[in-house]
Amino acid sequence: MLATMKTARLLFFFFCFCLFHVALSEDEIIADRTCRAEPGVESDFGIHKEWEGEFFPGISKIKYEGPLSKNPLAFKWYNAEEEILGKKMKDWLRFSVAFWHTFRGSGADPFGAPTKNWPWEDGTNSLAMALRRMKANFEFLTKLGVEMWCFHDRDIAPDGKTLMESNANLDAVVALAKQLQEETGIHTLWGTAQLFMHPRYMHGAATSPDARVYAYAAAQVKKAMEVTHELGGENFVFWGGREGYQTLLNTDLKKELDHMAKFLQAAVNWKKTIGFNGTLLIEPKPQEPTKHQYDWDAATTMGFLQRYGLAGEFKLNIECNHATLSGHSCHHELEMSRIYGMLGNIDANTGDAQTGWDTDQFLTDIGEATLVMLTVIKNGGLAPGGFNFDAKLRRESVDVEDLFIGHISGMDTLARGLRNAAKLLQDGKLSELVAKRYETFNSKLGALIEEEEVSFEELEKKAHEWGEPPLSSGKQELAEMIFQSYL
Ligand SMILES: [Mn+2]
Repeated sequence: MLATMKTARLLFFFFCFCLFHVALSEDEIIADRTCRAEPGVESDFGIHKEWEGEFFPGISKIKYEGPLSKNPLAFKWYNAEEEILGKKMKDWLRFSVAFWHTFRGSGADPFGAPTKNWPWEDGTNSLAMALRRMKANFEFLTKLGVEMWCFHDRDIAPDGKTLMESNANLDAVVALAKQLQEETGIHTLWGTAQLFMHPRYMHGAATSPDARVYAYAAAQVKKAMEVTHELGGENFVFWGGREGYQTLLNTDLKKELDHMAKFLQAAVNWKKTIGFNGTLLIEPKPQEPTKHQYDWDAATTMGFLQRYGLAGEFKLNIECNHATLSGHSCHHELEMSRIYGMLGNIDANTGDAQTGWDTDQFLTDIGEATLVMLTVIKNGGLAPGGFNFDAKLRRESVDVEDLFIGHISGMDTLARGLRNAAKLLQDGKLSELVAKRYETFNSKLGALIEEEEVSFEELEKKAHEWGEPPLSSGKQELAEMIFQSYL
């Protein structure tokens, strides 16, 4: 009874929501597009009309206009062909648009209904809608001047009633995407399997206690890897959204970690079987949606890969907002990955200092972007990885142009970070400061410590000989002053 009342209230809310939008709209045919259904459910309002003309009329190709421009639809700092430290900006930055946020982000949150009413949407999660949406994606990429995109299998194509039907849906959308890639020269940075939204994955995918779910997840990754290969993808990502636990009281921790390693090993084997040469990437995140996610942070993930003999087969995809959730800075996670040769890709976004969850915002902090680019330059770039905009508009941003403005702002912020970081490294003052802190290791004994083995007995002898070491300044304030002077 209670359930029936709840359903009736929800239906009433949904009805009001639709009416509200129809009443506000000037476009007579918009009613069939504004009342959207939950993913996977066909809406009664859905009327498939072939889309004619442009998806983004009135927005032309975004151009570089320089720092003095006040045009929100122009780049002020990102000049794709300009060379910085001997490499084009577009090659340092290798930007990619995330299909899921940009084309499937509805603005819904746990407290409220979707807010986005993109004109090309018809309110359904049909295959026809998926194909139309893919065309919008390529027009968006072309106009934005971004040459790569990333996707989840279930975001680009609807779930079918069976695995076979889901695979057929995916094949249909991938065929269109491949054709659009050939027409535009745009290509796939990476693909991934969505193993967290469907109820079957509520206990995890590779770490589910149910072997049938483990098998289903494997089948889904197998197919997602095949279509990523088909699209010429340069990488394949694993984000274990539900690979963790809610309580250790019902969890066999060792079994789950062992299963996850077996799953990843099978993925490595399949990659080799199909001749896919892309990099396999793991994306750490400490929690959300699970209380504890196994890929907590870069160090934990690298330790896990090392323990199970998988370190040579994977690199990391570092997401800035995940870094801060794990109690680190993005710079820390990037540097940890870089020093061990494991930095593969960056999910370019940022969180909010006042919220404790993953807000996936476009990066706008120039200081943070400069730190990120310091690591990227030291890494010699990210290729075959790149900067994927795992960032979404705020719920309240509902204009089509906001999609462009968000990305332009994120691209300009990183471009500015690149310019700053290049000057900072060329100037060399900060590197000098760091080198000076460690200069005693350039002594005969220092070199022996680093390169040979020096016993405690020998070190003890030296300690007596040298006496109390003098205190030397860490120069943190000077380091900060130097850094700030480049922003
Ligand atoms: Mn995130």
